[in-house]
Amino acid sequence: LSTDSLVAGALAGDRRALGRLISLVEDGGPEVGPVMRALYPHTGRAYSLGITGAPGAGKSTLTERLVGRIRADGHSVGVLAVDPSSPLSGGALLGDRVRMQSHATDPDVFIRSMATRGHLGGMSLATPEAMRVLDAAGKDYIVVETVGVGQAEVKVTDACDTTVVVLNPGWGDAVQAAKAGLLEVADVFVINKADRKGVRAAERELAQMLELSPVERKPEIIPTVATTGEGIDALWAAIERHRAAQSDEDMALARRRRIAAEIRDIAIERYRARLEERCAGILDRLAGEVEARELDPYEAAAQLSGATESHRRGPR
Ligand SMILES: Nc1nc2c(ncn2[C@@H]2O[C@H](COP(=O)(O)OP(=O)(O)OP(=O)(O)O)[C@@H](O)[C@H]2O)c(=O)[nH]1
Ligand SMILES: [Mg+2]
Repeated sequence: LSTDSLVAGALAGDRRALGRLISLVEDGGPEVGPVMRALYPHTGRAYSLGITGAPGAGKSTLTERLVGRIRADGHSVGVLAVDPSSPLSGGALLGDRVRMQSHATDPDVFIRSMATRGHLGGMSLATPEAMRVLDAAGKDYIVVETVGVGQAEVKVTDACDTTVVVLNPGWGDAVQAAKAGLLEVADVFVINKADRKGVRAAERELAQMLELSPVERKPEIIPTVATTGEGIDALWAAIERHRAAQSDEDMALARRRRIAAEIRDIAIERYRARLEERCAGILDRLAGEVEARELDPYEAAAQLSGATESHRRGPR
């Protein structure tokens, strides 16, 4: 199937075409550029929600509940369960699919797991691209679930309009979240598994961590029990409040900041690809010269950049 007909299919809401386009984005091949060009004019309508937190915090269960909430309002939704750390991992991803099966037959819900396959830019590039596919396909909401453990993951979450950080009762989670850089990106905090002891302790710890962090905003803290749905309406209300609290200019500014980061990532990725593809031989020679003390690494790097530039044959 040609990319043109895939794009046409996705724009018409065809699920198979949607799935194929997201696979294409995961692979990060040369078709991604033309596909994004074709889709881009149709994007910019969807509202995106990031759900992040430690492994097993209840992100998928919460996501499934939020999807139910969004559907109850009659909106369509696309879900991306992103696993940034494990390329082609099976178990956890399959688990996500199974858990969200209550929406499996709903034509207005599209659920997809994502892993880095070939995309050199990694998940932090592949995810916004996949979000754009769903946006162009007319999804009102896009929910991105990702494990919040490292820089790349935090970046993925930060690419959403509202970011929900999921903690669990007891002590320790907030410290971990702070270490992972999640406090800075949180717009709303959830203390999920509130059927367990230690909700107050988690709240206190979180308040302490927030006080120590440079964060100015005071995100709301919502206790939930994702397994029963308790607190989901309160969480949804907090998400809507965060959405409403942003002026159009704030939102545009935030989106522009993220687009700038994305453009920079694309440019870096292309530069890296050019380096790999076209300068492998030169790199080898330069390494030999540096090893023989004929050049120093900085001089060699300057020569390599020069070679990359002169090998340029226009955009890929
Ligand atoms: N007691 C209790 N268990 C919960 C709650 N929410 C989720 N769980 C359970 O916690 C386990 C993990 O839930 P998931 O929703 O898969 O968590 P996750 O954060 O998506 O996990 P990963 O994607 O693997 O990082 C499951 O066994 C859920 O049934 C809750 O509110 N209370
Ligand atoms: Mg999950």
